[in-house]
Amino acid sequence: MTSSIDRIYRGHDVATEPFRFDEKVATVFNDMIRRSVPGYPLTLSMLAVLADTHARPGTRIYDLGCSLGAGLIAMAPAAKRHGTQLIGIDNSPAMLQRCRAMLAEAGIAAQLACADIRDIHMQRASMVVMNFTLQFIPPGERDALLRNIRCGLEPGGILVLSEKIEFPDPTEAAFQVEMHHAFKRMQGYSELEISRKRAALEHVLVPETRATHLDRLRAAGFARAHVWFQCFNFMSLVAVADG
Ligand code: GEK
Repeated sequence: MTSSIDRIYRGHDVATEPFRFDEKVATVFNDMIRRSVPGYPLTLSMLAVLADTHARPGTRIYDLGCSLGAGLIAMAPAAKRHGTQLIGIDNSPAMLQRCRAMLAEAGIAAQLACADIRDIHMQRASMVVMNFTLQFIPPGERDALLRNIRCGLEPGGILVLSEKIEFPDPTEAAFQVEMHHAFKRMQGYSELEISRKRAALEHVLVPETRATHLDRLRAAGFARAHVWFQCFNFMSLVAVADG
């Protein structure tokens, strides 16, 4: 399946409506996320490593907000090797339809469901992945979701949580955001595209600080959490359920 170049915020007639994961976004998503999230390809490569070290026979790996299935594809060899079932969840029909086609093309067996990740019941998970998905859940609903994930994890199981983050220190915040925008400019996005996308994501993608994430994980019952990746204002951590 082909992926088009993201020109959504380029035209002169772009409406400034809130960002949605619709057909238009699904069509360009592969290009959009790679040119917008510094280090995204690395997070995928490391999902393969984390899956290979944590997948257990007869258990499940959930990818919450699986989009086009890039994470599922990255983890598929490890899942196959360890006899672990892959499950992908996304509430965007446009994303999931393309995800289905991508997995079929790659010959990967995964169970997919078009559902809200706040409504699903997880069980027997050795690994749960939220690669840049929690940031789209309203902050007041994040605690409950994290507790639900914790309950679905087997002892020793992990949550991989990747997020855009904020910084408590305004000087650091300004630096990290400026570097992110410089990254986007270098990827070919214009100043106008960057500011329009930023406006569209306001109140839709709500970043929090690293400390807020770590506190929430602790409160949800995770024994420990380790940040394994940070690039400017994007971070990924592994939270471990009690072994
Ligand atoms: C990747 N993990 O390529 N329920 C289910 N899905 C949701 C919900 C929800 N409540 N809210 C948002 N989504 C992927 C990238 S993108 C990140 C994840 C980004 C879905 C939404 O439809 C979209 O596909 C995904 O979460 C977020 O590694 O665009 O920055």
